[in-house]
Amino acid sequence: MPVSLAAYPSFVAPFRAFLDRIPPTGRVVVYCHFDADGLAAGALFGRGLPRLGPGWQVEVLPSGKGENAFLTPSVRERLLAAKPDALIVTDLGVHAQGTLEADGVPVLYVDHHIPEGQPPAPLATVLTGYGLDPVPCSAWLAYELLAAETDMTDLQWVAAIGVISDLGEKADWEPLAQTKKQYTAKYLKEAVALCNAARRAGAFDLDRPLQHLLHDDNPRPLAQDEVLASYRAQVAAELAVARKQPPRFPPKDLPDALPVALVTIDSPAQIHPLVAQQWIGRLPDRVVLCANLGYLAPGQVAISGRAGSRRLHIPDLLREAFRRAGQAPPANFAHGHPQASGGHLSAAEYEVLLRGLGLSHLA
Ligand SMILES: [Mn+2]
Repeated sequence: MPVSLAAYPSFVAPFRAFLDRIPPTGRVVVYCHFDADGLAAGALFGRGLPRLGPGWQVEVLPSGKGENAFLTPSVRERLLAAKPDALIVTDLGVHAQGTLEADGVPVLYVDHHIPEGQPPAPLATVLTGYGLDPVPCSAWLAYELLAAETDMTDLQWVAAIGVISDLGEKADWEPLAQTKKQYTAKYLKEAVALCNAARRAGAFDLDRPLQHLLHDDNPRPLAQDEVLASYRAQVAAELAVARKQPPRFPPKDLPDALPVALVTIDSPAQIHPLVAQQWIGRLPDRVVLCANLGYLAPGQVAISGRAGSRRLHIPDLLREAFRRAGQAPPANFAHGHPQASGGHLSAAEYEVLLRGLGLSHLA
């Protein structure tokens, strides 16, 4: 059954209460995840909020490589430098640590990942799709929150880019079928692919897709952007190399081994999630981890885990590995979804993880 905001009336009043805290000529900063869903959610707030508060100045800031909204100290500095009277954090999780609450800024979280605690009251408002059925993605929620306040129908295509990216072309979002018809499914799909190519490519150029999402009146200019197409070609070339790396396993005779496989790559592109994903069909009973040694600064390892079975829980498995190695996992590690998790580790922490997984013979 297709679903609209009618399914979550309890979100409307807290959203309104957050808006009521913004002064008439206030500055609103929207801090969004850098993927297609996050950029689309950010752009929806970037375009929708001025319709609600014509005096508001709204700035959309995508997250950086390897950045955690709650635990990376430079994030707070960057957000404060934008002098927000109110902050929206979207598609970046929800964490007890909070973001700018201690600085006196009201913060609205619009998200769908597993929440990790409640950010500090009374300045935090949390609207999460996690636990709903179906779980709406961030762009879907952003759209429905704004559409409860004002006409957003001309921006359904922006929301559709987030929905298709996170939930697929057959997602249960009510306006999706009509939006595909109106704007052509082909252009929407292409726009999704190019938004994601922008954050995957070594150039990490988020501004280009964001400007399209903030200013265009249909998905076609984004879908036909040649610079974005060149990013996609770079990512495809990197992926073709990485796909040839074979997965490796704990030794067969290891007692009580965790159900894991590891693929190691060295690429500037954010392809580690794709590489992990490609193996889960062939390794349905294992958590597949892809470790990318070339994505972050030297000495940092980006790790993506994917699992094909709901019986596998990646955050639990990763935490268990650290426990077996006798160390606590870094705070920033193993968040996300039961079947999609990972994070960033120092070289030393990576060795600890390999040891806990019974993979130290690969270090
Ligand atoms: Mn998302």
